[in-house]
Amino acid sequence: MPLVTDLVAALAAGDVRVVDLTQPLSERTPVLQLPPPLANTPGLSRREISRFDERGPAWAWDVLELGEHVGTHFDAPVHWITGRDGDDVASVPPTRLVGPAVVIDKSAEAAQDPDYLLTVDAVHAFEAEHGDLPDGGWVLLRTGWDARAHDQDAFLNGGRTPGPDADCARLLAHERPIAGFGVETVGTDAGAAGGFEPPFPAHAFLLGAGKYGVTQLANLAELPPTGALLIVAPLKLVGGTGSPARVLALVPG
Ligand code: 23J
Ligand code: MN
Repeated sequence: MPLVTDLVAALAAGDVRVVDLTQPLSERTPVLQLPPPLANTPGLSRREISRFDERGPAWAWDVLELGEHVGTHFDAPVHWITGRDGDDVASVPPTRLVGPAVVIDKSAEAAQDPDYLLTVDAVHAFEAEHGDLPDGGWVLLRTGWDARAHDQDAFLNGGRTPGPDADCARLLAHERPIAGFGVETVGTDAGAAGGFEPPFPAHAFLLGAGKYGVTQLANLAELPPTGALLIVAPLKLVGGTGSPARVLALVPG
């Protein structure tokens, strides 16, 4: 049978599962807090257009306000000064948004140390055990941070959150053929990364290399270290620097 027909059958039989890696998006979704004098993004707010009333007797609908970088979301290259000549969200080729995912599980380390930094050595150790990082694929850093996402204070943790160190970000951006890097935390960078050299190295190196970020992921514990297929679906926002996204994974069994 054709491959996609086989996949449809496997999904129906439960031999392939769909795992939703997206956090719920609401007025309570935690948002990044940068220190003054830097400007911050608003979270989600909604205004009613109608609610089965004189403004619209049979229909309900709302207007949204939210930052591009709120909740589970996609970072496009143009978000960062290093990638300013790169793709905006609408220009990202859709084939780049579907690819293999590997999950580097540092949840035990991050539980012990909220400032845990993913290192080049840790990536090398993952590769020694699980093989090369996939061409056109995604590296997902599991930290257990998704369990905190219902609570802004627990999630931001006073700016103490895990992420890659600068050498690791450089490696992923420039020495591996991946399409992007995903995390459970509020941004692809560690909470302390504003003080790294360069500042915010995951943003600076990955977006500067034309690669992508996804943040605030959920349910990475349901993915195997290798063998999942990731689907990242941001809005096709013309000129967008990022977008809230639905992120799904197809996993065996
Ligand atoms: C702007 C400045 C710093 C950071 C970020 C945005 C993000 O995390 C983001 O959502 O892109 S760390
Ligand atoms: Mn972002």
